[in-house]
Amino acid sequence: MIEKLYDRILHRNPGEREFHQAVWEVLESLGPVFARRPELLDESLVERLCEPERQIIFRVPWSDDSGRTHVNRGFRVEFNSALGPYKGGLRFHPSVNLGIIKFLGFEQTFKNALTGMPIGGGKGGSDFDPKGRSDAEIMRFCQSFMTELYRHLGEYTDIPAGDIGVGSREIGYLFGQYRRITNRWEAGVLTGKGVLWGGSQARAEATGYGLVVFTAEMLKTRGEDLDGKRVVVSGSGNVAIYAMEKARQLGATPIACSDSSGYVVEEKGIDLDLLKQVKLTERARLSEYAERSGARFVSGGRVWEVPCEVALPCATQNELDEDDAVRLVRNGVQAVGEGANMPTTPSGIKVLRDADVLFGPGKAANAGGVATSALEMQQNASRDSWSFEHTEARLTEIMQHIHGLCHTTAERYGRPGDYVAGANIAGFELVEEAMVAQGLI
Ligand code: NDP
Ligand code: 2IT
Repeated sequence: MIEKLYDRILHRNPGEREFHQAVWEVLESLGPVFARRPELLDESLVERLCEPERQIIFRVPWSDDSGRTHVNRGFRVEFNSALGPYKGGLRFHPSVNLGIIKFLGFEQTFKNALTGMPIGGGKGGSDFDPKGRSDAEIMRFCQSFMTELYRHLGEYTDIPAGDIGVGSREIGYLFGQYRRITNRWEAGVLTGKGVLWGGSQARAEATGYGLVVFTAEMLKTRGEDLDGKRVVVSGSGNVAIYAMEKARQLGATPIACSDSSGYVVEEKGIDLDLLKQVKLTERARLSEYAERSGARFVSGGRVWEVPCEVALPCATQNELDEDDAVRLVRNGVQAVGEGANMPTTPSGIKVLRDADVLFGPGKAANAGGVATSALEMQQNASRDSWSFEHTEARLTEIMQHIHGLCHTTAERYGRPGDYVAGANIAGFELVEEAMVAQGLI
């Protein structure tokens, strides 16, 4: 039955490889749910869940500093609003296409449900490549992007945020253009804003911090903690940097991280102040960090070659494959927590599961970012702003709640310790209940 459903989805969405993968990963977990509640199949819930409520594709023309014009493609996929307005990030990366945005929006729907906050799922972005572009070019691109997107947004409709290639600089330019076009100071229309103008404390840190809290909770189920453990992280952007920071606060040593050109290893621990300076302030390459810190830079290699107890993929989809998983297991990895969305391939997950490695899937483990976005929306709605400590305490509680929910749901369905099943089933049950209650729409 599930295979047939999946086949239909494959044929309706040809060529969308990442979307197929994300759908299959969820469907595969739902067998025991349908066995107990076959009526869900009659209500075409899966078909409805896999069909975005709305898909917007638009032209984004802009001119570079030399006056040459460019045309990119913009996307916003409003996936599911059963639990709240569409919520999810924007990705600016040359690899972006509709299938990637759909996979991300689909994942986001379940992730957002797991947070327990009133947010539906959406995702957007563009195939624009920000690398090497000046501030002025980034601004013009963001203004052009928002000139179309604004009509689809609103604090009760759709609230974008950041993702790969979109951080506080881009959110600033997008917010400025939204405000200019609408003549409304509508803080709740974007999250990840600067704290001075409606942003939340701890939003920048939230995804990485939350990931490490989730990973620590997984370790706790085996009587372990992070103290003294070596942590290897992929990526060196927003999620990776703050994951390393929280890991260090909890007594672990982050010893390696990467970007798309290679990785650095530093057994004494990555110098996070220098890394922030190089990656976040100067927007330079990781090799530059290595030159200044004296760390070893491995050009083009796989960061998963570096032996560690905890591995945190924080870059992009399908970046940890079967061979990487085999290598990690051979080197004694105890826990893998996904900071990125769908970074581990299905065969990679199987290797980790067979070796009994703790595995936290992205839709649960990286939900701290969007959960703190929902906290930002709460602050905006009440025109309030909370302290860093208060916001971080809320984030920690939410991550512990998500961990508990995934853990108990997996047990309830006879899959103890299987966080993939736990996250998929718990997320599905929440969205499904709201959809059924609201009728056939
Ligand atoms: P950033 O743009 O800040 O950083 C991305 C990092 O990943 C960079 O180091 C980048 O290297 C690397 N990277 C990106 N694409 C590729 C690629 N195709 N191959 C190799 N390396 C790549 O993004 P974020 O840190 O915000 O996002 C990282 C991941 O976390 C994404 O999967 C995102 O979906 C996910 N995520 C983000 C959240 C957030 O709040 N920001 C929330 C939840 C999940 P380079 O600079 O060389 O391209
Ligand atoms: O993948 C994600 O959860 C994000 N990029 C964050 C989304 C958000 O709305 O904060």
